[in-house]
Amino acid sequence: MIEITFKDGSTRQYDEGVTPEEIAGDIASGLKKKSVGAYVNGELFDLNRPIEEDAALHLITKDDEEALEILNHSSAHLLAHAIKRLYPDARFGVGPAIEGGFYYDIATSESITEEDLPKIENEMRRIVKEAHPVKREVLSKPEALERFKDDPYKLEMLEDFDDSEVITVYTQGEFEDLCRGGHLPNTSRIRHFKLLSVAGAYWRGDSSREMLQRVYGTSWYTKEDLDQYLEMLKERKERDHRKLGKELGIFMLDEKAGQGLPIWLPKGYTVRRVLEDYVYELERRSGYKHLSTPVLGTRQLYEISGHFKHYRDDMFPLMELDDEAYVLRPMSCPHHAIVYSSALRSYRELPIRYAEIVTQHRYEASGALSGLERVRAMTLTDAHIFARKDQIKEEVLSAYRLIQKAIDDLGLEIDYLELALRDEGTGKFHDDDELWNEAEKVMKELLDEAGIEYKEMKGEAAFYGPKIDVQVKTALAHVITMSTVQLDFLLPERFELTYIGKDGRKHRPVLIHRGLLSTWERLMSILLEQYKGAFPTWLAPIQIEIIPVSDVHHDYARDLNRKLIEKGLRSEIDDREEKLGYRIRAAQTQKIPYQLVIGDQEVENDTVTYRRYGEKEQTTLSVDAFIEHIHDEVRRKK
Ligand code: TSB
Ligand code: ZN
Repeated sequence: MIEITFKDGSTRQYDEGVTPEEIAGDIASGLKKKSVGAYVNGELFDLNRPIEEDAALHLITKDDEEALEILNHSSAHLLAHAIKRLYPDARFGVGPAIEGGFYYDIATSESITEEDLPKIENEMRRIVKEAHPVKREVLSKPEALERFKDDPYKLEMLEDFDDSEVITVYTQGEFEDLCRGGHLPNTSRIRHFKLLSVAGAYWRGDSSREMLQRVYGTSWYTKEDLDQYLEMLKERKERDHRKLGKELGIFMLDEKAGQGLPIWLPKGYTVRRVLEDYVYELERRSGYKHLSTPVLGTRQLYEISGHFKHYRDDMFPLMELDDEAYVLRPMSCPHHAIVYSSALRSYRELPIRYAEIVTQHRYEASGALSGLERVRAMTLTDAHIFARKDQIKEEVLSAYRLIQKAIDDLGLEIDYLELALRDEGTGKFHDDDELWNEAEKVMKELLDEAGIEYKEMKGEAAFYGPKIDVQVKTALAHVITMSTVQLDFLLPERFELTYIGKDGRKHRPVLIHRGLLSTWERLMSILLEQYKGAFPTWLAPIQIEIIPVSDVHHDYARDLNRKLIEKGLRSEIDDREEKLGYRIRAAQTQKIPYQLVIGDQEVENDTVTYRRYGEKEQTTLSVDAFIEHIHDEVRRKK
């Protein structure tokens, strides 16, 4: 007999070799159905794995967090099982559970496309119906090497094991796979699943190795959960900024123009110009001075700054001329440091805040590029603040407050802050320990003193210092780095920046880097997702669409359009020879905030009747009242 201790401290006696599933059934038959796995003395156990000694038992039920992982992991095996039947020469890489589902990497002589997915799903359903028990088997490394001697992928994976390590193999029906587990005890317990897509994936994530085919799927315990998840994926697709950006004429990418080098189309550029005005004005009021510096810098400039040593992988290659060498700048800090050092500075002048909307280039890996979210040519709402040490806390905090305001004005939400620190010994960071310790300490102190919460992230700092990265969450629960405030003691050293202190002697200023609203590229990707393309009126590329009902209303409509444009509004007229309904729908698909249909009534009474995007209700106003109404809305940014 063995003694099983439960979570609540109670105990029961069982025969040796009892399984968690039997124990669950012994407690309550409902519990047996709900259980999907167990922790036995803290180790993850399959429900049907015998317990051989006294143990603390904790059953995992469908409601627990790990439950989905177990299900999706088993679903990955189910997928591989089906693939093996349909593609007998298939070999398998890895097949883990991931957030929201699972995948399996597959090597076959035939290529698998999305059209094949229903066929594979059907085979999976057949295996579910066949109700194969899932059995775990323990092998030594030599046994495993023998068992999988014909499978080069498995052999390579086995190399990672120590000779003494225990290796487990799972078998269901005729299919077996090397796997750590845990798994559901029977294929019949997988019910509500769907295969989603196929992609290429390098073996071991190494681009010099062969490309395998990765099939993605998702699996849930109830049909409702599955449907809800699929609905969410659909919604995500609808909101994908690449799709919206194309439909709304915001930006384009073209292979001939270059990867990660987006082109802003008229509507996108209009939004960008509005944002630019907004940022200039906000900074002007907050004591920033604007300047403009070139996209090219000498090699020397970036050698002094340390970018050449620590940041070269992220830079485009050197351009060598007769006796000069230039780089496309990845950042503007060195230029701003030069401006600072071009004059004698006194303690009374500090802080000096230089802001610039900076176009810069970074050599991002092609696999990392994604629409506007991660690009190679970008324009950053940048600033560099040169301050005395006694001003650090105040300057970092007020930069952060400005970020908060800007994010709020855009209708976005801060999710959390990351305090990015260095990781010693990686070579990614400058190596003056004293400067690092001081900078990291000040950053922690100022956040703690202000009662601002943050997560520490080791290894994510800039090479020149720690940074506060502001993570923003969009309406789709997509979290991404937007704004940043960075404390830098290094560049002032390297550029030998000084100011004359009260004591008449030279002192070193500090440099605070600040990114306000990320780059226009990333910001646009976030805004598109947040608003699903329906920009608030102050940002909308076209604010008003005027639609005359018929020819007799054209003159009035054109006069009105001219007047609205005169008043600084972005108005457009659709007097194409198309049916009224067609033109109304066109304005709707462009998500234009105000739609003005002009008919007899409007012409007669000198009024407009508008409908807001997404609303049914119509409102009639005098032309002047309408103009005031929109101006007010633009001012309030709502
Ligand atoms: C803030 N020198 C500082 C600057 O003074 C700097 O460049 N910091 S950064 O490297 O963190 O970049 C600033 C911001 O640019 C990031 O917070 C991020 O929002 C945005 N960004 C960085 N790389 C990309 C990219 N490849 N595509 C789009 N936006 C990017
Ligand atoms: Zn900078």
